[in-house]
Amino acid sequence: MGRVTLTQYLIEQQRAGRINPDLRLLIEVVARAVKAISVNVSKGALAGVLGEAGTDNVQGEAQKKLDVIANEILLQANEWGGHLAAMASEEVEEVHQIPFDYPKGGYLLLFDPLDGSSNIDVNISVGTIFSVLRNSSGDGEPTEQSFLQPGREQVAAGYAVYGPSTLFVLTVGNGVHGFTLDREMGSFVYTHPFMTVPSETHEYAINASNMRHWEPPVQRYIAELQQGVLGPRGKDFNMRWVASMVADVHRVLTRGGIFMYPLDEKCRAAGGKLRLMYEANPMAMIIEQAGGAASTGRERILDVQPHKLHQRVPVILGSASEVERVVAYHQEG
Ligand code: AHM
Ligand code: MG
Repeated sequence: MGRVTLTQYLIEQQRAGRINPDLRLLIEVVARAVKAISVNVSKGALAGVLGEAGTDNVQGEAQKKLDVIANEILLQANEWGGHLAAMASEEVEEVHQIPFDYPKGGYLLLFDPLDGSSNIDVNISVGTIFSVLRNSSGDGEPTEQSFLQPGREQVAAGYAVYGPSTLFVLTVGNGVHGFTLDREMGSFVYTHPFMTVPSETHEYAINASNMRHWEPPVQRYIAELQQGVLGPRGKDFNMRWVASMVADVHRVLTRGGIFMYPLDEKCRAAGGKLRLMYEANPMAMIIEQAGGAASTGRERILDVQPHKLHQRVPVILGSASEVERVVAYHQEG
């Protein structure tokens, strides 16, 4: 059999009744935007896309040029197809409405256009994360409230990782599937069917510079891992921290482990570091679809009821038995 492309995969999903034509178009358009972002990321200094944009985003973070470029690419690609009711982005404070001259569809698209911004200028992997919800707020313009649905309501979620190769990882609720960008052909090729999080793990990912700010359950869990063969776990663990959530989660999805950005004293007031609607929720759906687990430490991420668009949340995800252990430590106090 020849190579299967993302387009062919999506048509087959449509024939099987798992997605409708609008959702298929939506995913195709996001994948097309991802190709354009990939071109810009890989050209780097040659295209003059590195460095600061000179502006701040809604969260008060300095925007990089590529944050702004990736955001524009995703917004423009998705405005005119008629599949969306509205969009929301990490880089835009308010809901992004579909211009009046275009038809509207039944879906809401949320994204972090360029995740791992601190890695852009040092040539380390970055990514794009997206989440798709149904618009259940009728014919009028969607409001922030229309987006505030728990992650379990997502109809699709995915990410792209711009690494040595560009990968597009997708779930429409039927497992997790990965596609590698063939740069010469310009198409995504189906290379990673039914990805699953290995249950046996020897790896963890956490920003250890925050150690003194962590809560006791996280202190305990990490201390036990660090004791290795001499500690209660009876085996050595390895640590990795890319500081691009996409790259860290992709590693967990590929070879197991746990990824944590837990609640700590530094981010307590904000509720966490990572954003619920377009970082934690899509990654949680992917990890659960791959047989893993995703929790805040106190609650399943996909059950968190959002109360604002740019809400932050603690994130603990990966191999189910490890996540369950961290949750149990939280319950024990
Ligand atoms: P960003 O969306 O502004 O790039 O921020 C999110 C990133 C995640 O990709 C990553 O896991 C985390 O922030 C890294 O944080 P830190 O710099 O504290 O290690
Ligand atoms: Mg991000």
